[in-house]
Amino acid sequence: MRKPVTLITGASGEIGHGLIERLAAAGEMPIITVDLQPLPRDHRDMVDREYLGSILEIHLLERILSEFEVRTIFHLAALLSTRAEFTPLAGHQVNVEGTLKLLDFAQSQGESHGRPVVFLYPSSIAAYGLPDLETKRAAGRLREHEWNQPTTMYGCNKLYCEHLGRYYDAHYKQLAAETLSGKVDFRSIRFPGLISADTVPSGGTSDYAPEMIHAAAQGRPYACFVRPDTRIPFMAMPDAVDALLGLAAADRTALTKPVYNIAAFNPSAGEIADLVRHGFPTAEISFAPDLKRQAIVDSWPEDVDDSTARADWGLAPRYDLARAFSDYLIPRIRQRY
Ligand code: AKB
Repeated sequence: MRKPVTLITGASGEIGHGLIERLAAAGEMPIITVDLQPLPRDHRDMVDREYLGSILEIHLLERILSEFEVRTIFHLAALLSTRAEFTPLAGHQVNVEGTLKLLDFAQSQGESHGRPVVFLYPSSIAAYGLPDLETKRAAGRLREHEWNQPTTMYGCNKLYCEHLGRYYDAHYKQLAAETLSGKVDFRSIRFPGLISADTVPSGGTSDYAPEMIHAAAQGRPYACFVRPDTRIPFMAMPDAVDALLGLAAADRTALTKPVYNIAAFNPSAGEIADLVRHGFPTAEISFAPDLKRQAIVDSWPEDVDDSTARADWGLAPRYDLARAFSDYLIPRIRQRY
């Protein structure tokens, strides 16, 4: 008999960090992980098996298939928007080919153990693409189907993989004699920029917010790469992990769409700087916009409408902007450094 488990790819990354802790504390199902980077020691102790390798290695996935009965997949592995823009083919390989391999793996798992594999896919506000600032300001809070014209390789990858997930879930091999769809229960969240007190992201374009806070806490000056009036949605990491777990636990019959916006607060970069200066009065923050990265952030919405996530599966972030800083980020980051 194969052991039932939850699989996390990209487990050493930012979301993986918080997710492993929460899943291990809940203790409902053993965890197995895949990542190129080893897990920190305390996280390694929380998982049943750690595979070091790439999701593109078919033999690795075959080994997992032969040893474990995977019930739920959190597919977190990705190359973020700035990094994928420097190496678009590598971005496509990891973000699209990797996801396709994982979806196919989930299909094989579902076929072999007979129940749908719940597949959690973190998409992103990068799946949106607004043509200019005037349109962005006029558009305000976007619904999931609006402005799906991403300008980045990462955004294109995310949007396409949302469709691949929907295909595996509802239409897989639709011309086959027997029905093969329904083995992958695909559920996706379009994440805003995430801010964690425990980790600093790398390779993203929303990174200016976490970088600003962590630099201030370490007494390092920070030159923000976007204008002070730049506005996109953000969320505190514990709420992002809660959202993933909430969507994973939701009753499938309550879900009216495969992909959900989620939001918590949407400060401008200048407002973030003010809050950081309030928490760390000696912070040295300046603004030195990088016009190309700025253009990417300007193509992302200033806010998203998450009413369907709230109605369908009870999304309810704990942290608004003020609480995120006063109750989570500032005290915890201060303690960390
Ligand atoms: C990035 O900046 O690439 C990510 C994202 C918004 O998905 N943080």
